[in-house]
Amino acid sequence: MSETWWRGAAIYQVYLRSFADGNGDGIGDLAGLRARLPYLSDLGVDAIWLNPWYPSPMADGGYDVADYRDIEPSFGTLAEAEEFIEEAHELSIRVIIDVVPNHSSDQSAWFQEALAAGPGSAARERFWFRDEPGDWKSIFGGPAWTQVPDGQWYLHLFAPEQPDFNWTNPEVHREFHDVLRFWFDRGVDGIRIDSAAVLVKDFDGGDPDGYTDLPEVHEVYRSWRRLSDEYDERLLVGEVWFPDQERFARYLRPDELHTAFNFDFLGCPWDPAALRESIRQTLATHRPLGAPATWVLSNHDVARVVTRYGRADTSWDHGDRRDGAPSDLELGHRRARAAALLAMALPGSVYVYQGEELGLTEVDDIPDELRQDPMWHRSGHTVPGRDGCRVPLPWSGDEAPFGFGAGSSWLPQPEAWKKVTVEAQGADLGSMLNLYRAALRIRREELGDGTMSWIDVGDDVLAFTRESGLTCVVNLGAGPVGLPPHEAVLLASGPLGDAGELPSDTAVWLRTA
Ligand code: ISL
Ligand code: CA
Repeated sequence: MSETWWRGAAIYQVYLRSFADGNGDGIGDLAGLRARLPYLSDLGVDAIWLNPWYPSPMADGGYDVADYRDIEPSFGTLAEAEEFIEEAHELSIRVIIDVVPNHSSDQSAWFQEALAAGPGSAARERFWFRDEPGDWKSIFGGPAWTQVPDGQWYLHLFAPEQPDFNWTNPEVHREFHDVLRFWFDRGVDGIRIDSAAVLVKDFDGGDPDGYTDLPEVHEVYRSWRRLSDEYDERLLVGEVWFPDQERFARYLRPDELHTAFNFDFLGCPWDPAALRESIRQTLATHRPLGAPATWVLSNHDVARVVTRYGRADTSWDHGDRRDGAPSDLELGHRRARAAALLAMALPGSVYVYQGEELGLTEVDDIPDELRQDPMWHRSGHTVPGRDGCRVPLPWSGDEAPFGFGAGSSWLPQPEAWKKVTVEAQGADLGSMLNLYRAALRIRREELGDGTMSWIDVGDDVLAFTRESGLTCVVNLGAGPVGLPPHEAVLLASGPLGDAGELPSDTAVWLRTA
């Protein structure tokens, strides 16, 4: 198997709207991102994954795509996107974009054509139109069927503004082949496939979950793999969100996707046995397939990792914050720092969601009228939704928008973020940012994909050695533990004890050979 760039890559997720605003309209854009490329290069990442950048009414942060072959005007132009790809490549940073094959925007040319053409038309066959609604529920809440003025109903697994494509229609297959080529031809290095497991629907089986992982979906990815294989080293990474490892593994068969997000850490408690088992199982799933494992501590859909690790329930959910599950943020920070060293030391590739390297916390107090996430709206305001992890980044200065742009920011930033700007953290050797920088530098030199062997330092401690002789030790117990024999301490997530012992909730990278 050839060593391809993604096997051991550190991939930085850019949520473009919230990264950096180049023209002062309060919305992050390509100009802002291009100006900050040196930051990402210094941080030491190998690739950037951008959430959808296409023209979109933004009913779901761009996951409602109106045109798969252009750029959202508030983000920039297609020409700028091409320049951005070139500039990233000059810095040896690869570019992964998001493709959304399950649904388009209701403003897409195809859906508008379907509405105009009426019942029975070929244009309607590209979506799921029916005379009667089914009983499936939308993943964002409420029914999954919405009626149009002529009386028919259409399916949307997500928001009503996101009609689902009909993947039994060959035209849909051809369209996405063409979209993949469009971007590969423009130098894009990889595709993140949104909601990858739910494309194919079975309405007749009576299963309320008759859209998850149906066999035909694998044919889609086999054909995408054949297409990507015509190009040089293009990555297909799937968003395949379900806990069943056996079914997950099917997407990683040698003729399907190269990798898929492993979301296991998002649900895993901060507990040594659970984490050890999660790692063991993940590697056991990937190894036989020759696919690199991936490690994810956060993304744009889940509560910020610092906030999660400060709660009794560490799961990814945003939902319980309003019901008074307070987060001990100091504890959360300590654990998030340790978790970062753990994730970055493991074999495979690692994803870093923008702001994770700054230790940003979930923003709980966004005024209701400013919340945009359809999850918030569709749930009848029973869950706060995902806006709290999407607040624009603080770069510099003492006042909002903290260098995000010259104007405002589309979601308000907490006042306290003046202490965690890139500028402030750059000057602080002990900051989260400098921990990530140091870890990514060491990782690039000697970690990445490969093997690891566990070493036994006691039940409450995770410890393993990589082939370079680097040993990662994470203390998940309540009290300090002694370190295994070593030549040097390369990096620690927090201060060690006076006698060199490893305190609770702390991780360390040791040189052991
Ligand atoms: O966001 C979730 C939980 O907080 C998931 O249920 C999520 O909706 C699911 O994993 C699919 O996510 C992807 O597709 C959605 C989009 O809203 C998400 O942002 C995206 O990551 C629809 O395109
Ligand atoms: Ca802007």
